[in-house]
Amino acid sequence: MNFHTIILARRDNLLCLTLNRPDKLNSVDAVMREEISLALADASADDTVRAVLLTGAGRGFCAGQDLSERDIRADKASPNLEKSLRDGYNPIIQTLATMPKPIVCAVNGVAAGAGANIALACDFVIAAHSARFIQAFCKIGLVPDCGGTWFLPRLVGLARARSLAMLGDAVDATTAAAWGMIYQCVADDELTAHSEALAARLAQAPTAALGKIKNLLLASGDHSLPAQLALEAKTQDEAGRSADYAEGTQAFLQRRAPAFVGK
Ligand code: T3D
Repeated sequence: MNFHTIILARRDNLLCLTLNRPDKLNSVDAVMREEISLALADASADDTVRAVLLTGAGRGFCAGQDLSERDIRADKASPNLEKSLRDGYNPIIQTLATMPKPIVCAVNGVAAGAGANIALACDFVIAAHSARFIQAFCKIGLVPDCGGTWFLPRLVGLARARSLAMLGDAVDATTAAAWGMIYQCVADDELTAHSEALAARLAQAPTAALGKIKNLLLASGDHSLPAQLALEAKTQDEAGRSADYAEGTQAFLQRRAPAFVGK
């Protein structure tokens, strides 16, 4: 399929997805929303894709919803934002958070509104030193969406989540890393190599086990300790029947590097 607003590139088992409307800081219009959804659904279903790297073209990562599609005048009906989120953005966030394979997000510049929260839904967020995260919603009279009110308190605690969501100020990448909002902040000229190396490493890892780890960590937020212990035991039993567990133990016993197949 030909995409107009994103670029897909395959490097062995790694899929690189680049948001590509650089003139508009990769803000998300209806076409891009559809294309991201399609690309992620394909990546999710394709066993040969064992890791995804998400980034943006140009000087921004993603400035959230394309506001030129929301040019509300007094004589026009208000847009149906519930529908836009329910049918457009929420499936993207859900897929990023639950896809049973690792996703690295390389934040190359400003990440605002939905763009910030798309990044936070990924498993590893690595930001360039010059990048900024902005919960821009309150600046235009909206509330954080795309999981912002779910991810932020879990990542940075309520006090910081409140300040981010209710003030809408920019947080620089160094602070975001210090607060635990993102995984790492690296020098601008190291972002591409660093995040590609991490994503390539993850693409060689035991994919099915990593998918199960994602699921366990996600479930832990709603579970008691006994419930989580039970889920770990059940999941470990499944992992213990995998080809990668057999390979991992054999490789250890034979003192060689494992060659995981992702299953
Ligand atoms: O609507 C729904 O479906 C509900 C879902 C909502 C989710 C949301 O994401 S709501 C939040 C939307 N995003 C924003 O409010 C952020 C708007 N952008 C900004 O505040 C600033 O652009 C930034 C802080 C991100 C960056 O500032 P700066 O000074 O580095 O760049 P700039 O000059 O403002 O932007 C550069 C260009 O990108 C400019 O275009 P031009 O004038 O050169 O042709 C600007 O208009 C365009 N741009 C930036 N953000 C958006 C955008 N165009 C459309 N929509 C945008 N969100």
